[in-house]
Amino acid sequence: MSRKVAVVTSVFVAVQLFGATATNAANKIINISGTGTDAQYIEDGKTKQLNVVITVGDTVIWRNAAGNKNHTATSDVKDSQGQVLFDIALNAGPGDSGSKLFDQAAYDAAVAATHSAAGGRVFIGYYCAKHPTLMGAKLVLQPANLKDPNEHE
Ligand SMILES: [Cu+2]
Repeated sequence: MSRKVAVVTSVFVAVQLFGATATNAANKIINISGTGTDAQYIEDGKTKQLNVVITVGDTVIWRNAAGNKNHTATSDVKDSQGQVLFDIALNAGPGDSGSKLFDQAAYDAAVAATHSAAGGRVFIGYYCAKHPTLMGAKLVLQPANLKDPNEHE
């Protein structure tokens, strides 16, 4: 292979890798189901409330699926400024939604707020500020290099 071809090929591979990184960011939808004390935060496509694994760069969308009451998705930990990591208002609807991008800054804030080890997975709890007995399972926020290669998006 000539040097010129090798350089062109390297640039092409780099562009492909960059493009793949940019498009791997996923949206994860979590529905608030139920109309009373049975309400739960359930990942779209699942049948029960489970931890939701997300990778840095992903966006979580909470959706008031039942829609009979106003709800929130409010983190149960606060950052170094005393602010909750997220506080998503979900009005009665149904279908009202709100989202949070878990970028690197959000990951760093979550590591600090939960006193987790930097570079590892961070477990973030959340609940409904209007109905404190309505608690989500954990968000499991993982750096991209810890992503499970078997996970299907
Ligand atoms: Cu609520």
